[in-house]
Order: sequence, then structure tokens, then C-alpha cells
Amino acid sequence: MLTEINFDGIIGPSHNYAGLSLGNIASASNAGAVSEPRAAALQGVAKMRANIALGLAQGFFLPLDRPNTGWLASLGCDIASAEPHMRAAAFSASSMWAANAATVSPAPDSADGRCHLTVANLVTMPHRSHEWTGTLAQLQLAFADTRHFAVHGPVPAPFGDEGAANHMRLCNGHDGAGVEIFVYGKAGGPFPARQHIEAGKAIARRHGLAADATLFLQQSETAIAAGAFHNDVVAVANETVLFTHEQAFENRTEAYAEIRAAFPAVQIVEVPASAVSLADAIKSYLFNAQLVSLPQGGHALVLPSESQEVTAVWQWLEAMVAGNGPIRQLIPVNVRQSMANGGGPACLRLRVVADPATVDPRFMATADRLDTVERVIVSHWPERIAPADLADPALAETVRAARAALIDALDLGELG
Ligand code: SUG
Repeated sequence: MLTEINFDGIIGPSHNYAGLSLGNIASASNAGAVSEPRAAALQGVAKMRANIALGLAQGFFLPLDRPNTGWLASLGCDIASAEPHMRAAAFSASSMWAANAATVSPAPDSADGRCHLTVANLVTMPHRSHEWTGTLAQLQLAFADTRHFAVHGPVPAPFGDEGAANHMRLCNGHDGAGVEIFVYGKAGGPFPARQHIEAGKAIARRHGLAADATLFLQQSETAIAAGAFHNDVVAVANETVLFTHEQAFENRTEAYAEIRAAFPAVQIVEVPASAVSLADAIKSYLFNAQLVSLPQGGHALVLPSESQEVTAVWQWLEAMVAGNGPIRQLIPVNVRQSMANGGGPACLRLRVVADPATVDPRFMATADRLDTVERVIVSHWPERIAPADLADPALAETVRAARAALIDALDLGELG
């Protein structure tokens, strides 16, 4: 039975605030702060547990091998000799944001009836550009059953691809055929547009998507310039619902018309700029929510607790759920450590529509396996990392030992 499984990136032991992401306001404003990797990872596990309690299928990916000394070596340096920004790039725990791991086309959308995954190249940000090799290794292991899955390597540079963060899917039910929307950027004011239209087109071809069920829409320059470095900071879709800020798309009227033509059943829930400014949307991350179908029917928004702190946002959301729309429930979650680097609940997960029985069970989250993960986090994850700690060889050792302990506890030695 095909169902939506959310694979969360377990927040890695090297989680730190290095201000590496130009155009990501939270990352820039928390640069140099002291991080709390242990608390961060426990917040992530609590989110997974809460989603399981809602009746949702849950999986996880492991942190990557950091610091990435092989990457530094290819650049002619090592941890000791690297300049601070390159050392931080080698240490980054950015693979926690699993929405950027891959673009996923479920089996009902593809010509060969398999679920297709293309690992994201993440070429725009240096600290993220070396994620894909480790991510690909995990995708190939988790989705090794080639009767049901096809895992593709990255789209070649220079076509930037940020994975599912710039991809949405509309459908009548997760297990039926859908319309896939690739949202690309062209310009972002002072900030980079990370997703190239050619990347989306290449993925659509590789995944065997039907032309009449595939859309390419431009993200608005205003949104990127305001800090929406990924489309999932200003819009999210689930089944028939598109929850979006008024200024998410460059040509809003044409974009909505194209969506309606391709998928007439769409319910567009638009938040007007007059009610919630782009600045408040980005501060509160209300759109970086998991819009989920509850087993008992209806949609819920699993959103960051920061949304409750911006009055205009929370008022709008409360009025929305009190009304007659498709989104009926608000579920705030605390992922503050990730949020301080610009990653909300939606960034932390990759949605894969599949039969859970066809996935390598070691990547599926059960209460017991999450207990195991939590035990390793509590015993091995550093409590704090200050920027200067990255130069201390002891931290690299702690981080490596922590990941090794998790691999061991989850019996995932292939990833070692
Ligand atoms: O790529 N932050 C990530 C946040 C990714 C959020 N993902 C989605 N929207 N789907 C990024 O900007 C900050 C790391 C640092 O600054 O140290 C960072 O990489």
C-alpha cells in the first residue's frame, strides 16, 4: 500500500552556527552563536515521535561523515590549515535538512511505475555542495529495491538543484497520479536563486513524468530577496491543497491559472501580504510546515512554534482553522536549534510515497528505534559547539565517534 513516509534528517553532532548561507536570514543573523547539537537532535526526534503519534509513517536518514576531510583534501588543505569558513563548511551538519536531499516522483507519476529519486547537487552553497555523495549512498541503501525505486545521481553543474524544497505535488490521494510542480528561481535581488529551471526539466525527463502533469513555475524575485531562499519557505502543498503566500510566485495570476488547468481540483489557500508580510512569513516560517493528511481525514499544519510568536501570523492561522477551509488543525513543534539556521519542520523531512515494506527497515522509525537513536544522542552528541571549537581536533574526534556509535546501534555498517 503506497503511503507518504516522511524521512527526517537526524540532526548531526556537528550542528553549529557558522553563517554559511547567503540569503538565509536566520543563518546570517545567528552566525557565531553557540549551538546545542544534543538539544537540537532531541528536538528532531521529538518531532518524529509526535508525527508517529498522529498516525503518520516516519523514517530517518543518518548524519553524514563530518568533518569532510576528503573534500578539504581535494581543495588542498586539511582541518588544521583550512581557513575558518572552509573548515566550517567541512563541519556543517546541513544534511539534517532532508527536504534538500532529493527530488522524489512517486511511482504513479512515472512512466515505468517506479518511485524515482534524484539526489540534489546543492551546488550553489559550498558547504552543501559536498553533501550529495553521502546522501546518495543512503538513498541507494534505503531504496535499494529496484523493482520499486530508481535512485539517480545528481544533475550536473552548473544547474543548481535543491531537491524537494523547490518541488510540490498535487494529487487526489498520495497513492494516485499527481501533478508535479518544479519551482525555479531566476533572480533574487542581492541573493542567489538556487534552483535552476534546467535542473527541474532534467529531473522531469529522467523520472519519466507526463508533460501535461508537470509544471515549471518561477519563484518571485521579491520572495527570494526577502529571504525565501527555497520555495518551501513561502509555499507548501499536500494532496489537493496549496498553502501559499501571495508573493510566492513571480507571475501569480498566470501561475494559479496553470495550476488550475493542470489540476482543476486544487484548493489554493493564499495568505495575503496585507495580512502577513513576507518579512513576517520568513520570521515565523508558517509555510515551512509539514502539511499532512490526518488518518481520520483533513489536513494539519505541523509548524514551528515561532509561528505563535508573530501576532499577525498566529491570528491569521487561528482564523483559518476556525473557518471552513481544508486545513483544520495547527500543531506547533519546537525545532528552535534548526530554525536558528533557517530550517523549519518542512526542511527537516523528505517526503517519499512508497510502501513502507519496500524500504530498508533500518531507515524506518519505530518507537524502539527512536529510543535507540535518542540513547546515542544523549551519550555521544556534544552539548555545545562554539565557533572556535571547530579548530580543536578533539571536536572532530567526538563528532566522528558519535556518528560511528549511531551507525553501530542502528546496524548500518554499510554507511561507515
Ligand atoms: O540551505 N541552512 C540551510 C537551511 C535549509 C532549509 N531547507 C529548506 N528550506 N528546505 C540552507 O540555507 C545554514 C548553515 C550555516 O549557516 O552554518 C544552512 O545551511
